[in-house]
Amino acid sequence: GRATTWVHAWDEATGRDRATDAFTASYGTAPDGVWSAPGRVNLIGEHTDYNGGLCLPVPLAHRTYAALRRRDDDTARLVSAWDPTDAVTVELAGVAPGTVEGWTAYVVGVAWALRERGLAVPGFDVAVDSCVPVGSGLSSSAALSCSVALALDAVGALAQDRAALAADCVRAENEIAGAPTGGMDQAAALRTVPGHALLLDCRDQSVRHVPFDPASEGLALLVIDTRAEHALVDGQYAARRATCEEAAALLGVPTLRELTDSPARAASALATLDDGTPEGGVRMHRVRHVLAEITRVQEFVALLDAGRLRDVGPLLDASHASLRDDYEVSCRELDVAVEAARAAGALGARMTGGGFGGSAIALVEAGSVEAVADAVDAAFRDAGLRPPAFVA
Ligand code: GAF
Repeated sequence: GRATTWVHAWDEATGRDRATDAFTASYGTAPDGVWSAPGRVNLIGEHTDYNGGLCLPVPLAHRTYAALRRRDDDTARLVSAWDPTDAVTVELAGVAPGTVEGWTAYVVGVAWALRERGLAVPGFDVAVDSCVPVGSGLSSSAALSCSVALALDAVGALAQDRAALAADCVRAENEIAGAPTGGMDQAAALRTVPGHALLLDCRDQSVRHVPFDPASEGLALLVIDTRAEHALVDGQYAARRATCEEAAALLGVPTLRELTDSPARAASALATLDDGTPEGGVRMHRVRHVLAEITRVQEFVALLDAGRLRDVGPLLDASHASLRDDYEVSCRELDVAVEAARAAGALGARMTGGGFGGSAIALVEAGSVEAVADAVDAAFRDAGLRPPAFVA
């Protein structure tokens, strides 16, 4: 068969050197330092964050590196190693919603959000480089904004804690980049620790670090980038969020999370939404996913706490089915990936991240990583899909 494609993480020295070299090549001087933040996969708890729910991301070894130097004026200059000729200059005082586009919005948006809180952010030159695959649902955007947030916090001596910086990065993404995302990715980039999953409670942004070490149980987490490109992604994401907010308003609760207090309350909410109209039916299905998914996070964490990682497979499978059938955010490539992984012996598999393309995860025996990857690759070929990549 064809050889599978693996996207490996850089070691930290490589990332720092690459960002430093890009900085020096563009600006002819050394940066004040290099700061970094990781991409993530979410183990379970999808499309729950903007509903005040629970999610459980783990950091990738893949990180974005920002080499940055403070300036004495109000200008920001930006360059990325993947497009080194395209340096961008932005006057920070002019940054506001609708003024910046593309990846630069994730950089200057952070400076804007910090300033909105009254913090004295200096002008800066920055060069970024990354081994987080872009556009793969692995949170390359948050890795970028969060690496810059750490850099600005340091050079501006702002002394902000990571929860506050994560909130600034969410504002940057929502208001300057224009993506109505929920906050999981920024928390994953700033608040995770190696060897642990981050149990994030999006009601109050509280976290618990839950030990997660598949290798110690003879297992591995295979990350499959389907490389599927889908149109209308932003519109679909925003539509899902709007439907959830509409349902919460109809039910008179601030967020759908409130409905998870008891199974009876959840059941009666679903019955109320399902009013016999097509729109009511859609709302019921969307909310049913969110409520069940929050419960699955609790069950998943209970299994981790009990040292029973081997038993989480059915929860992964149920999450995927719910995202595919009730929330309708999967796609053919994601379905092919999880089905092929399971058929090749994965204990469980699911799409991860927002959906409509992007990546899937599969929990596999450590000794069968290559075999499962080969099987997924072959299934893509048989389905006439372009080859996936494996992120390790
Ligand atoms: C994307 C968003 F950015 C997150 O906030 C989250 O909603 C996720 O999709 C779905 O769980 O990654």
